[in-house]
Order: sequence, then structure tokens, then C-alpha cells
Amino acid sequence: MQKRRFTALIAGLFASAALGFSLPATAAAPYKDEYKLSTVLGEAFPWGWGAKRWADLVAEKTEGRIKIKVYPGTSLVSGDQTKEFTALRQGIIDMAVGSTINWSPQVRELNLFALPFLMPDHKAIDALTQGRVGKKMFDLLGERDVVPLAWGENGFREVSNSKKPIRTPEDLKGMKMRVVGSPLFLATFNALGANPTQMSWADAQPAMATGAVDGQENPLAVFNAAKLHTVGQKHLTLWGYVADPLIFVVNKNVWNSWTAQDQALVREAALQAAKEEVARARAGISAGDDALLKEIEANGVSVVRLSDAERDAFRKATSGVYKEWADRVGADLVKQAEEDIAKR
Ligand code: X2X
Repeated sequence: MQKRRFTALIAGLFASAALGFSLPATAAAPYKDEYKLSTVLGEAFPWGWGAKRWADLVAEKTEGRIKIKVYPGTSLVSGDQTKEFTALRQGIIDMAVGSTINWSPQVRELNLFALPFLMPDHKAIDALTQGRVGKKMFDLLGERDVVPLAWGENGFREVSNSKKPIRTPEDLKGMKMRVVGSPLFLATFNALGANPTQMSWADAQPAMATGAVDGQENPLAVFNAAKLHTVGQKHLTLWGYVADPLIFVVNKNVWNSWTAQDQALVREAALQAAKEEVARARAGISAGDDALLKEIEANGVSVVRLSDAERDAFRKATSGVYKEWADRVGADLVKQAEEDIAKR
């Protein structure tokens, strides 16, 4: 008895000494020399530009206390976009500006934005991201080891191909389409009778160049900056079937290591960078300002603009996918989204 108590006492002394030296009760983890920020696209694209803008604003606002390096091409996960969120949770990545599509394998609610023909216009995207739906998504992400700060935008994903103009679902029949690594995209293109294959963005461009795939879908800003006309993408259809917002996030442990003052500055910088990024993502692609569309057409790409009735045929062909996936996303969340879009 006596001996055991003595042993416990000695063990306790060692434990507290060890704790005392290695974990002072009040100090948080030290700041890193550099924080790693992951994106898929680089600075030539609104997405990568927004990430760099965030990094620059943070350096400026924190007077160099927080230095961020941007890693495009999801290089921190060897280009595998669908692993980005997991790496972020694990702390392999400190921060990210990521697409809802790429994180949807881990966060099923993010599939909401990829329900075909849910969002008719930019106002509809805003009604979701800036309203209760966006808040709910941020709450969900907050339960998964990350701190979401702001909504950016990749954009409405328009479909292109090397074979022929697409005006009806029939035109997509049997076409080999590269899609992102999300099962919902496979379902949508299967429903349209196409022949979809999942691959990363890094693999997509060589696949288009060699003709391993006929087509793809991405926002116009991506189509143009990636010069997809040079890899055979001669036909582009504006169908606006889905859009992917971007989310500016920080790993929770990293966030907690910062002072309240620095947290506020990083948040402020994210909100400002995101706002500017969204403006860039939307530039030149609407009726009032179509400079980007003109540039694409000047590169020899023929652009198909669908009538409402033509667009509706695509909606009808994918309505089964919408129903099935609405259940997976969560019927309540989809209902809120539909209501908020109707009210916009
Ligand atoms: O891979 C794509 O198509 C891209 C660049 O748009 C995304 O990361 C979702």
C-alpha cells in the first residue's frame, strides 16, 4: 500500500513536470512559418486568383504574422481533388479554396448545388449561399474539423465537346464525357444517355487532346483560361445545368492556434477575396457583358444558346436523378433551397 502510493506520487510528479515543460496551460500551438493553401486551379482562373488574393490580404492585414503559400493543381494530394477535404481535416492541408463538387464525396449535403437545373441564375446561387442554406452548410462543415469563412464561385458548368452541337438530350447519346469524381455527375450523364468517365482535372485535358473523351463540362472562365478550344472542344452549349460554389476554409487546429485578432483578420480577408473572386467568375458571360463569350467564339468555338423549351428537355431527362439525389442530400434542405430560390 505504502509502496504503491509512493509510486503513484512519483509518477504524478513526473507527469506534471512533463506537462509543465511541454504544454503550458495558456499558450496555443505556435504559428507556422508558412501555411499551405490548396486549390485545383491556378492564378489564371478566377478560382486560383481568389486564393492568391486571400493569401495576399492575410499577409497585409496580419503584417506578415500569417504567411500563406498557394498550392494549385491539388498538388498536396497528388492532384486527386476528391481527397482534398480529407487531407484538410487531417491537417495535411492547412487551408483551402475548394469546390463543393470536390468535397461532396465526404459532405453529402454539398451535392445540393449539383442537382440538375436547381439554380436558374446567379441570384439563385446567392439565395442559397448567402441565406439559411449556406449557413446550414457552414454549420455542417464546422462539425468536421474545418472553419468555413466565405463563399466564392467556380460557376455555371456549360457542356462542350469535339463532335457536334448539342441541342437535345439525343445529341449526347453515346458521347464520351469526362466528369468530375462525384457519383451524382455520373448519374446525370447516364440519364442523358452519354457515356461518362470520372477523372481529375489534370487527366481531363490530355484525355481531350488525345480524343480519349469527346467532351466535358466546366464554367466558361475555366473553358477560356484552360484554352479548351486547343484540345478539340469546338462545340459549347449554354445549358447552365449546375454551378459549383467555392468555399474558403481553414483547418480547425490551425484556426485555434491563431489569436482572436488574427482570426478576425483572416475572416475579413476571406470575405473580401471571395467577393472579388465571385465578380471575376461572373464577368463577361451574361447578356449585358458578354466579352468572355465573344472571346471564346473568336477562338472558333460555336456556341449553342438553348431556348427555354430546349433547356426543359434536359431538365425532364434528368428529373429522376434530381429526385433520387434530393433524398440523399436531405429532403428538408432541398425544400428550403427550392423555397429560397423561388423567393429570390
Ligand atoms: O475538375 C473540374 O472540372 C473543376 C476544375 O471544375 C473542379 O475542380 C470542380
